[in-house]
Amino acid sequence: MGILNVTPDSFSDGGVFVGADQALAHARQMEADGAAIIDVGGESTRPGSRGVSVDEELSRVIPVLEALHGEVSVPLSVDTSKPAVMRAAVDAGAGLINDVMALRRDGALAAARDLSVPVCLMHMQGTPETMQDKPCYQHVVKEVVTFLLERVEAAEAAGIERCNLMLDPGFGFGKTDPHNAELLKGLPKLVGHGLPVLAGLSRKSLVGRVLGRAMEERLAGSVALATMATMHGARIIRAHDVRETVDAVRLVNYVMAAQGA
Ligand code: 7PJ
Repeated sequence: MGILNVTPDSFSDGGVFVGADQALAHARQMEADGAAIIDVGGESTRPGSRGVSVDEELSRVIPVLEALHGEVSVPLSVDTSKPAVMRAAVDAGAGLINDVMALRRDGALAAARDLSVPVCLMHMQGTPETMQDKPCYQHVVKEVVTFLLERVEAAEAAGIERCNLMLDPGFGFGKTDPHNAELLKGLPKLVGHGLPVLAGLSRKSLVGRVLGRAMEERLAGSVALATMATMHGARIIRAHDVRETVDAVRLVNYVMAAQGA
């Protein structure tokens, strides 16, 4: 899943791909590099960010989805928590909803049910504005898994088909570095529940803090974490550096498919 941010303030490439033309060029490049999904996001969810209005988010995301629709052949995803944006985005060509709030906003379950597209349910403790203040868990893996299974139940109760759901532990969303590490090491516990798991670790603060790397120096670290997530059963990797990440995923898949012990 290649990341296409259309925010002026996103944490790693904010402001770089704002116009529809640049967005289209970047999406085409990611598709050529092997992306199977392009994820378009118009609201920064970096730690401390405040969120934008529905109108602002619509004005960022919809023109880009319209520009991409029919021009790239892989499915388009919309990274949003707002029901109105979900509806308009699917209307504009999005085929997947990626919700960091796991459909907890008022009206989000109904929107996803009406739209009948696949949905990624992500775990987050708190809100982007406050989530890194003091993340706190007794057993982070258990709590994240329990939360996600509860959201699956809520989604199914709302009439969303289970086969349309995927799960994401939400690396960096209300988690310390040790929490993120425990979640990645424990990823098979989430994978074991049978729904496809998505992992987003690309350029995240974990890489920056553990290695002491600035944003533009996190490629090797990000690819290492993507490799590990793939080995632990993640089916979709959300990444900025598509070419390098696809190389890593393909090699993991090649090795894991080898015969014998
Ligand atoms: C994630 C996301 C993630 C899913 C962002 C960033 C911050 N959606 N949206 N999973 N992260 N599903 O690009 O690093 O980890 S925004």
